Amino acid sequence: MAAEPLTELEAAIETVVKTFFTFAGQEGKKGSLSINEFKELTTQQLPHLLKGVGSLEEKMKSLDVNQDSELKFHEYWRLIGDLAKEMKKEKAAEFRKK
Ligand SMILES: [Ca+2]
Repeated sequence: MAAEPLTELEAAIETVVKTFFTFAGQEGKKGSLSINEFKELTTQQLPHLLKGVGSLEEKMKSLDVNQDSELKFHEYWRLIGDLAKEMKKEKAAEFRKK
């Protein structure tokens, strides 16, 4: 990485990537999330944004495009994208005021 400090947005992106690898590396394949790793990641890191989501198994299935019971980075990225869209909806009015 660059020697200069990352901007807030760059650091946020780095966190998204790092978080994936931290949890994906816990068991099985190092580059994908098993259901256990997915549960750990979501309960530890996304408890507020995933509050109303219901079953994590169902959520994982909906993200697991190729149905291999593992989430690759691009499948995890869809979750981040969906959460960002939800957040945008909630915050849109608030941000427009500023
Ligand atoms: Ca793994």
